[in-house]
Amino acid sequence: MESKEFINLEDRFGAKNYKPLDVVLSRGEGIWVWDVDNNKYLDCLSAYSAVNQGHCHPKIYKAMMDQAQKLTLTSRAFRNDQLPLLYEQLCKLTDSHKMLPMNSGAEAVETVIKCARKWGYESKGVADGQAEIIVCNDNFHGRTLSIIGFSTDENARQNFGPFTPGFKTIPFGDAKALEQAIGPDTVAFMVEPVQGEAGVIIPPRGYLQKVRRICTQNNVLLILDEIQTGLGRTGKLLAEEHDGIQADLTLIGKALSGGFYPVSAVLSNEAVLGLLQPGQHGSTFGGNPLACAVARASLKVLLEENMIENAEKMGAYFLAELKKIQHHSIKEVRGIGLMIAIELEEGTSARAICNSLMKMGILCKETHTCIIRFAPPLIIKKEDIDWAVDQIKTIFA
Ligand code: IF1
Repeated sequence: MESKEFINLEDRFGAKNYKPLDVVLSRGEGIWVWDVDNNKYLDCLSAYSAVNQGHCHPKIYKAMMDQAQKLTLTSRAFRNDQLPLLYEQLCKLTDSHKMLPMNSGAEAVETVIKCARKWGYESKGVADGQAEIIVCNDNFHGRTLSIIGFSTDENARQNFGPFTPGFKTIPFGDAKALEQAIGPDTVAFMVEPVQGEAGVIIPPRGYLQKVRRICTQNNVLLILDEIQTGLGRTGKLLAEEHDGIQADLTLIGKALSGGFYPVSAVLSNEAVLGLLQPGQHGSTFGGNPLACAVARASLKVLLEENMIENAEKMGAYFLAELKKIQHHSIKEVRGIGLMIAIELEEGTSARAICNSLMKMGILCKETHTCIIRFAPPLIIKKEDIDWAVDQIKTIFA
């Protein structure tokens, strides 16, 4: 079948909750993907940082196949031989004491909201039903009802109400605003270290350090949503390392499975996760042996193949090269590690540039109307960046 036949089928039978580029992919390997007409593209989105290890990584594939032939799902009514190993590996890697496995990022976010509220009532002594969680303007934490209830993106909220109460929004990057917003019922502050969907918004230097101190001083849990920034994307295992701090609860997902399987996790400690009693939280697939085997292999290759160091080095190089491009429509080029964005002047269509880049063999995605994000797999090499920069220069020329 040709691309247009696949697209017609989508149009006929699919809900229109996305507006994808008209490229129908059928194969991926490393940083490259191919469409059904055998055109080759450099993937500069990495499935929004779920494919940090590169497409179809052979070692993750093997781990998945080996486990899939043995045992895929037991439910948590019984134990399995993969989850304890993931617990140990992930907790040691992130200096966490306890972990709770889930499936999608949004489920991890919903889990952390429940845990923070429970901690508020049982440890902080907040009156029942009064717990408040502070989040930032322009946040993106997922698509479930509670989460979109505290989104500031009208398009994400419109006609989905009524929403879950108990959330307050403050400007991103403003530690003072956090200090002023905290009240006696505040149980947590949840924030992305770098706002991804908002367009790679990097907070002022030292923001997370200030936020960490304010949360500690006010007995408020600091929750970092590292579902997109985590696992090497910003050039560190966790983005919190850039500020040398530790969150009370850290969320990871996406690349935790190298793009093979939905796996997410809440990383924390006994003080918070220890409050959960049997029967108070869970999910059918959470912590299943197949997910855990895939996650263990994904973490292993991320470290063994020095992908995090590569992201730091290649990210700095990619950013420097992009900053050299002179064009009146470029408002700002910004990034941290391999989480990079070109912000265009108002009135310039990022979508049009993404379509032109697609014709040059580069796949990337616009966010909002005038921001293009570049987030290739962390394994990208200098010569591939040079090639990509040449194509991008051609477009702007
Ligand atoms: C889509 C956006 C990115 C996330 C952070 C939680 C989640 C995400 C920081 C929820 C998920 C995905 C969702 C995906 C596209 C992508 C996205 F454009 F939607 F906003 F990355 F920026 N926290 N982000 O980035 O994780 O439940 O999706 O596993 O198409 O909705 P999820």
